[in-house]
Amino acid sequence: MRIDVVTIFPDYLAALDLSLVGKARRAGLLDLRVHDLRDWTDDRHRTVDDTPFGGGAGMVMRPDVWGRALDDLLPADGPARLVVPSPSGEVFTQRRAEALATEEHLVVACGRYEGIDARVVEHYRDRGVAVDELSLGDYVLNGGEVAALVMVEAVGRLLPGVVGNPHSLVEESHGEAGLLEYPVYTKPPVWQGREVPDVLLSGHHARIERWRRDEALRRTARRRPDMIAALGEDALDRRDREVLAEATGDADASVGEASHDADA
Ligand code: JB8
Repeated sequence: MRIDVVTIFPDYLAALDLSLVGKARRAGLLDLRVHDLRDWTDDRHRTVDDTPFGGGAGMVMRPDVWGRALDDLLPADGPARLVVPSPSGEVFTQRRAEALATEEHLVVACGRYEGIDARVVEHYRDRGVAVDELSLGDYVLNGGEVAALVMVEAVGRLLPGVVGNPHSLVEESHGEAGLLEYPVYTKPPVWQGREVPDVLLSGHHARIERWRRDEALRRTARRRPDMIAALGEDALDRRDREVLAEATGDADASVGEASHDADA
């Protein structure tokens, strides 16, 4: 996969030389190129912004500069998608990361100040480019660079051959189960007087699986009730419903449904 990131702060993306994404680049699995937007300016001061029409606070990034950059990086009829981090975008989720990981070429346009002149996104959409305006969540950053870092890492680790053990990809949080991950433990078995839950030392695989699912359900109900509400009708067996009823104090939640209980 190829990813071009355009920014006025290329050094912000230096972290992508490190760790798993850096390894993927060195292995040739990810062709990641970071560009300085100011390379496409044409004045002595390398100006990328100007005052907003209609007035108001701050500055807006000029469409002419962005247009020259994106014309160079988006092939006229190629398979590239344009990703624009924006606090006004759709939410970037694991599902969005999975979808982007199937693309051949992404161009990520990092805005600063009050954002990029709105005509830029319109223009490339009209030209037939698929454009995703994406937000990490309900908070505001100073620019798109940190969001680009997050997106490149989330996408990069899904590329075939990047994560050492593919099993760790299917078992993780925000995977197909629609639940948060269960708590994990390692040695020593007692630390600060706290013991690892007995069941995890029992060697009883089915009981361990059931305990982990119970913990995942309790944790999700407490921290992310929105994820419980979004579960499909068949996502929960009878035991799941009992655990949730207990966790939420809902006496009615445990009725109905068959079992994929460990001991059933
Ligand atoms: C200017 O919060 B964010 C974000 C904030 C921004 C820009 C892009 C993204 C551009 N401020 O994800």
